[in-house]
Amino acid sequence: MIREILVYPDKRLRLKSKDVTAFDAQLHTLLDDMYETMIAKEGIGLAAIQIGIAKNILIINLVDEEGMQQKEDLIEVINPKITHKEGEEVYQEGCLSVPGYYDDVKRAEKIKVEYYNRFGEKIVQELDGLLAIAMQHEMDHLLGHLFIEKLSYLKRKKFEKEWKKKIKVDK
Ligand code: QAP
Ligand code: CO
Repeated sequence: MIREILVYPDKRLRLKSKDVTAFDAQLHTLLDDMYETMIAKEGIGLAAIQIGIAKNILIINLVDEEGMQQKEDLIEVINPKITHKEGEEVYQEGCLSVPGYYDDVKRAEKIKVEYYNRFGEKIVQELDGLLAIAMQHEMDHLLGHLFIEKLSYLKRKKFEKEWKKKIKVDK
């Protein structure tokens, strides 16, 4: 089922998500709905809070070398923790909850993460490249943060100005 995506400045996007405690059929349905919603909205990553569910769940599905978004590359991430970060990298990010706005964000270049898959199996990985960026972006959602909060003061002002204009046009 395709769910509705919360859009900035919806206050629910600022909630701190809680750990998943049951790796059951309800969790699997939620993960399936998140995937369907992300694909329908042409995203490469989605956190559960973006569909109003304050649980520590995110999915990432990057495109491959041929530009194809293959379901076998989908990663489902539950209760993630970053145990190590190194380096710095700037990437122009976007977000399904901030549609139409993209800006440069600085994040760690490499990370070590620990999380659980949908079956409750523990996964430990070292990530770099776009996957590391996507993981950090999605994990920020679990803490109630959006990428626009990481912009410089001037860029944030530019965003707020563009967003006000956009809300008027959309109405
Ligand atoms: C997070 O972002 C991300 O503005 C996922 O109109 C960001 O899927 C991962 C999207 C940067 C890695 C690098 C944004 C779709 C999708 C829009 C997304 C839009 C339609 C964003
Ligand atoms: Co996002």
